[in-house]
Amino acid sequence: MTTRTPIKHLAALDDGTVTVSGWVEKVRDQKAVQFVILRDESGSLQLVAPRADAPEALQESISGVSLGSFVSVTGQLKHDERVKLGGIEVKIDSIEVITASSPEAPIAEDSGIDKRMDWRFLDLRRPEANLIFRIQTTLEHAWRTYWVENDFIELHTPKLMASASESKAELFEVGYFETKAYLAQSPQFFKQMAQPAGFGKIFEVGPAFRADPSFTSRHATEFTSVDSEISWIDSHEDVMKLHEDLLVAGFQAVKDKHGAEIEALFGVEVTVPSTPFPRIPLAEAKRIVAERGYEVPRHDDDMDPEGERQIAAYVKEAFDHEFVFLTDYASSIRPFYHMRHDDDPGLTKSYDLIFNGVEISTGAQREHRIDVLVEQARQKGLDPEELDFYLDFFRFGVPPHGGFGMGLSRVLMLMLHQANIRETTYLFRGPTRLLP
Ligand code: AMO
Repeated sequence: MTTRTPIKHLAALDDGTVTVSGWVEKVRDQKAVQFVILRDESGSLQLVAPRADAPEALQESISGVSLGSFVSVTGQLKHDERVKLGGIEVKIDSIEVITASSPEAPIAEDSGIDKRMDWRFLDLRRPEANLIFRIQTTLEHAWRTYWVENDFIELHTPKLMASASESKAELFEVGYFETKAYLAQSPQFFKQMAQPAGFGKIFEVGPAFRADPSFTSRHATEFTSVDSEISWIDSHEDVMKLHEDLLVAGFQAVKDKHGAEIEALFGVEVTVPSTPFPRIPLAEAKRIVAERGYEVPRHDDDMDPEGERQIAAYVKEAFDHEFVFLTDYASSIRPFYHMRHDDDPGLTKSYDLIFNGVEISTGAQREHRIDVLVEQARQKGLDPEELDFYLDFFRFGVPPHGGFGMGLSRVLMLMLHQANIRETTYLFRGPTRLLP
């Protein structure tokens, strides 16, 4: 392997010979000196070649290198406070172009988002994009650490299924030998299966698919779903407690590791949320929103996007909090597997979690009593026979349980105040995007 020093490690070295490798971000061919800005995965660096010392051939290689090319440079590291870029520079002894870039870059700083997605591998060279995926790594690592330290079991459930898991709308059908299969919309059924399996507490981070034809800033046809499910809960309150502890652990880790850089690149201060997060029953949330002058449309028992923004604004003003659990959704708009309140079967023991005005998650206590579950499926117009494999999970003993599913890219989008889920998804998939 080439012995190169990542750019961010240079500052700690003494002046002397170093080799650095990365891509060429800028070349400034001046009369007396040539400057190159080199970037690698860890940072950027100014390279210099004073014409007085540099051999002709070296000067030509520098002025001939196309922007974007990957190069290796050996030269003399020098600490110099006057250099704006990190107080160091490297005087070039030799430059080797490893792979030259085509000279016409297909995207520029002002390219629109679709164009940038066409050339995502070049778009990802931006330091902001690089930071997003380092933050994602830290966030997932912190969550995983929390789960592992608290004795959760990690699952990888199948993404090829014989039936829908959420709704028959938004379902991708694929040919499957003599028959057909569906892409999993959620690990819902199989994460619940871990409860009669006696696993107690589980988690999964994996793909989920929705044949959603809409072009919004928050929907994708494939997304990474973060799921957790636990046994022996008394109500959805226990799920919310897990959920908020997990988010605190993740946000604390991100703030500790990347807080300063997030502020510098995105102008955003990461706030570690205080617990408990505010909890507001949906009916009350609608009243609050109406008092603020916005009536959630009547046909919509759910909160609509404007309602979500309004309730978030209220929570920010009243509690100085970025998160809010909206609880107790009507049974009519929740899946059959949500447990209903004993004293009010019109309401479910469920919640949506809103972060900075957008839904990032749904959670609930699940109905584990087989007779009630079958009845609820029937009421929703589902054929219990088609769901028999799932209903079997509840016929041989099962503890009370509940959990949640949360969209990873949505959390990042809202944490970093990004306008679009495409920015926080490595490779976005939408109704008209299957490439690259
Ligand atoms: P739900 O359908 O609300 O619940 O999805 C949970 C979370 O997943 C994310 N999400 C999406 N992200 C991007 N694009 C999409 N098309 C998309 N659809 C959903 C959102 C959403 O809040 N099985 C239940 C969860 C549970 O009860 O455990 C479920 O899937 O962040």
